[in-house]
Amino acid sequence: MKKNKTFNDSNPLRFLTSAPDRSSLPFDYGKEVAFTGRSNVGKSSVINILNKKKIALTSKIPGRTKFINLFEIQDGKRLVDLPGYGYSKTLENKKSKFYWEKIIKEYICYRNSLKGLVLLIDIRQLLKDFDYQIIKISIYKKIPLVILINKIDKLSYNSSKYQINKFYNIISTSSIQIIPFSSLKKIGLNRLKKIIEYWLS
Ligand SMILES: Nc1nc2c(ncn2[C@@H]2O[C@H](COP(=O)(O)OP(=O)(O)O)[C@@H](O)[C@H]2O)c(=O)[nH]1
Ligand SMILES: [Mg+2]
Repeated sequence: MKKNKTFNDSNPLRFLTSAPDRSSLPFDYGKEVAFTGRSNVGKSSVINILNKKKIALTSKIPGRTKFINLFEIQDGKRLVDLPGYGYSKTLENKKSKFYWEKIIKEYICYRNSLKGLVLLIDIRQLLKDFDYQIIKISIYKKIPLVILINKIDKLSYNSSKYQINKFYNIISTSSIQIIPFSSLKKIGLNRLKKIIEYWLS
């Protein structure tokens, strides 16, 4: 059997650094694949299962990973855990909502090494305003995008099929791949790995 080249046990991810904003990121060389989505949608969990060992910080409390976290696979090949967005009940949170949205937009628009974007959506939720913004920016900037419809294990087979079809109807651009996904049940994982390997190659 052919061994998976990018992700395998002898080649674990290495935590590189946490950056509060774009200006604090490491030198912009090589290739990066970034994970984005609302707080608690499962970004860090996906990075963890790509690595087999827990490396990205996962949390039950929404809005915890307020940094751009970078992990290195090989020299010049990185995975990026972007800060989550959403959750803006109080005025203070509303202010920080715009702050984090700006950080994410700037990263997506100006990071040269960004070669592909993984947008996570919770299967039980509809697309929110900032999800649409990310889709639009990635199309405009010609950054390859894959959408993970995550946590499909949370719904019955029929309900998840219904929800997934809804997403397919809304996102009718053929250039965007949609993958029904579950970190818990490892559904969609091989498809995602192949796409990321292609982007980083
Ligand atoms: N049932 C289920 N729970 C998940 C899945 N992915 C993540 N979670 C849970 O969702 C919560 C938030 O996950 P996390 O990866 O920290 O989300 P992040 O804020 O986007 O990084 C954690 O309690 C995870 O265990 C999944 O595919 N299925
Ligand atoms: Mg996280």
